[in-house]
Amino acid sequence: MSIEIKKSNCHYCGYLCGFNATVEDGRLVALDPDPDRYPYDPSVIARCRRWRMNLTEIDGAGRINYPLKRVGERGSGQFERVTWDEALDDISKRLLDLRERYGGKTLASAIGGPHATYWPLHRFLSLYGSPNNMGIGQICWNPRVWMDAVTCGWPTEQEVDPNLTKAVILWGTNPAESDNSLFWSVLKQMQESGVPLIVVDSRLSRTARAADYHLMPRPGTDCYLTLAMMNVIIEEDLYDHAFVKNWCYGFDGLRAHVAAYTPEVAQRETGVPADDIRTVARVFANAEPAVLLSGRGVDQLGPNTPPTVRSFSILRAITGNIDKRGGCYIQDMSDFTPEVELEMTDRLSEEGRAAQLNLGHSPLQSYPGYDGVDAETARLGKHLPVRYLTSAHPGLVFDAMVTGDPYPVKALIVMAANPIVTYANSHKVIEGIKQLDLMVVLEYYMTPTAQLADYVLPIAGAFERPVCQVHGGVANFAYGGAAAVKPYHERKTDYEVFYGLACRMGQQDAWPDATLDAAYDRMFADAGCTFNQFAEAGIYAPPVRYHKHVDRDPETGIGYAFSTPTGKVELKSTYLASLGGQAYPAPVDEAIAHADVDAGRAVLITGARKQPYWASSYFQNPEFRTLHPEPLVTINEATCRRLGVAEGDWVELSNERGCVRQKVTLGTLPDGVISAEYGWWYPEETPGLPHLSGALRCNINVLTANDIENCEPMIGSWTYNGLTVNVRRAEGEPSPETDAY
Ligand SMILES: Nc1nc2c(c(=O)[nH]1)N[C@H]1C(S)=C(S)[C@@H](COP(=O)(O)OP(=O)(O)OC[C@H]3O[C@@H](n4cnc5c(=O)[nH]c(N)nc54)[C@H](O)[C@@H]3O)O[C@H]1N2
Ligand SMILES: Nc1nc2c(c(=O)[nH]1)N[C@H]1C(S)=C(S)[C@@H](COP(=O)(O)OP(=O)(O)OC[C@H]3O[C@@H](n4cnc5c(=O)[nH]c(N)nc54)[C@H](O)[C@@H]3O)O[C@H]1N2
Ligand code: SF4
Ligand SMILES: [Mo]
Repeated sequence: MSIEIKKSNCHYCGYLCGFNATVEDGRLVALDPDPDRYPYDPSVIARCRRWRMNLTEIDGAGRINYPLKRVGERGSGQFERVTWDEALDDISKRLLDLRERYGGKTLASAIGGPHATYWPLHRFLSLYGSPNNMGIGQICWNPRVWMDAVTCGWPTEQEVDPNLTKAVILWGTNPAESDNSLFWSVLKQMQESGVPLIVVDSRLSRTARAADYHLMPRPGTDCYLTLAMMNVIIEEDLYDHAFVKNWCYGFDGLRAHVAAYTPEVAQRETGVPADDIRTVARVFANAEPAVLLSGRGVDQLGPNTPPTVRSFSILRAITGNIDKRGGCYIQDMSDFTPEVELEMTDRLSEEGRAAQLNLGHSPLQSYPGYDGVDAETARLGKHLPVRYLTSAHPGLVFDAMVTGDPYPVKALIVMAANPIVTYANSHKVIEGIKQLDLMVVLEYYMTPTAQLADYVLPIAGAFERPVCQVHGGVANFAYGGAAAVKPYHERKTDYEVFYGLACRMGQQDAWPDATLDAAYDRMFADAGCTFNQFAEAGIYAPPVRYHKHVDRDPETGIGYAFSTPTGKVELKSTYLASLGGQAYPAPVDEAIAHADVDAGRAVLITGARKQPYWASSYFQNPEFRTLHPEPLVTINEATCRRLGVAEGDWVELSNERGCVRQKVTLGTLPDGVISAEYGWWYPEETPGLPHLSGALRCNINVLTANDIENCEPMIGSWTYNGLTVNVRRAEGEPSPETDAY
């Protein structure tokens, strides 16, 4: 018997904690937290419920171990085992045929959250000729990256420095539930030493409960709050005069723009007392330095997302917190090969570019929109990743599948995503999938989405493959590590799947490496190390440079930061205005939802994170299901009374798209606002249509929508927070018999 200890990483959340893995004859048998590798901390391990799951799930009952091919009708849930060669030969042949008939644009892809390495998929699409990669970027990550890019010239990284930072605002984010890392404990320690914690959240979240100040705006009204804070900071002369004078563009216009948005106006629109707005604005402006961090709460407000998120860049700027230690820094391009090169979007044909399903709808999130920003960042040798930031709009892609308009989308590759549960409008997603000629899903489990595939390909997970998290390649920062064991059964890495297809489809010149290890070696060569050297340390993070905006390149005389058209932080955005967008951020009233409780209508927020689950994942874990057995909708007591429901009741939540059931729990939210969990399905239940393992019974995305006409006009953000829904008491318990498809 051989026993080895291997350094490897957990991948049950984005932290990729390092473990010493005991491997017996190629099988993972024990895990010990590795104190020598980032981001080790005993409290992280103590708090985390997931890491032990690696030991069972690596060969868990529900894992997919062999390539599976559909037999019978789509949706029958019937699959047979095939060899990799059979699967890849057939998929590549069908993809080539479809391209012949409809052009490369007929292939779309769907990705999920940041739990996988997506550039191999994107490289494959670039060479195949498809611009139609889609994901959830428009409501996760992209708003922040885009708004920072147009305002400051490049994404900023908010940096809480326990020794320097004097105040922290968390806006629409709930790290007490969503962030397993050290971050939340650090914040609490800082709070004990007197650093005020301000939370802006439409619920009394776990994070908000710990706050020194909690502002609870009605969903979607946040932009009124940000503008009122600017109003106070400018009126009371609390802004950073030197930074504003030397490094900001458009301050006088901003002053005029925010004059109307007084705290009293904001109180009327948001429900937050004017005095609280004043207090928080003063605390933030007087703290030097201060951090303002935002999350999904504000990324998912549809038309109100970009103005709100851009306000954050402006608030940081006028308080002098940009490119300052303890506030935020302007990230650097990576030393290792950045995502933008790995994905090879420069190989996409003109014809492919011109066919993207967002053109004419989201001028910023598109190839031309990207090019305009890139023209500025290129002066400093920086390039944002293209694929995420130009990704096609899921509303348009699923419409094209259903209607064939503007052209047929006949093939879909789903990688590390479960769109039937996590994308907007589950029924539309299913209708689209039903029209496909070919759907391939790369998965660990037979998710509701995988149940509708033509092929389900078994993917190697944590400890079976190397991992490397690089933040989309917008920063000089990577963490991760090596595999501990060879993939079990016949699983392969996502990379190897695309490599296998590429080799069968004439893309060999773009794929010099047969394995992900080799590809990572090549990627780190630019940084002067091998992947194994990186993996030993678990992190690549050269020291951060601050205050770059005052530096000049000695040869060219070009400043390092703020690669905007004016070379300054653009409080007034020349670029957004040139695309027909808002020069100064302003709330979009038509997109703010209103409740009518007595008529049974509430304002719904969805998706607030919960432990121990992650999106639609880990519902197969019996221990987790005992801890958290039911999908919960949180409502305040007074609203419950008016709706005629009580704690513990099952309620029906419905709108024109459908109806789902969740169980009432009491909490603190504004009157008429309710918060429903997302991600629910029941892996133990019957797969295939119509039940799809219960995916339509409690999954809140049955009610959400992303029709392009209701999305934000620059990026295409849709609304997961702030929808109106009907609420009423349900008869009995939900069961498979109540499934509605
Ligand atoms: N209503 C509502 N909807 C939301 C949100 C919300 O707040 N409200 N949040 C949105 C956000 S921010 C996100 S990020 C998405 C998350 O949405 P998804 O990413 O679609 O959901 P997950 O359940 O995290 O993961 C999907 C699948 O990926 C598989 N998987 C994990 N790692 C890998 C891998 O390395 N390779 C492969 N091939 N498969 C892998 C898992 O088995 C899982 O089934 O949901 C979005 N949807
Ligand atoms: N346990 C767990 N952790 C996760 C995930 C998970 O699924 N489960 N998902 C991961 C992923 S993909 C992501 S993107 C991150 C997201 O992590 P976070 O950004 O922390 O996202 P949420 O937990 O959804 O927190 C959003 C908060 O915004 C509030 N909110 C809703 N609407 C509004 C509004 O209109 N205004 C304001 N001000 N607040 C509002 C909600 O009440 C909620 O508390 O978490 C990651 N971590
Ligand atoms: S914090 Fe995340 S990466 Fe670390 S052990 Fe827990 S689930 Fe795994
Ligand atoms: Mo996300």
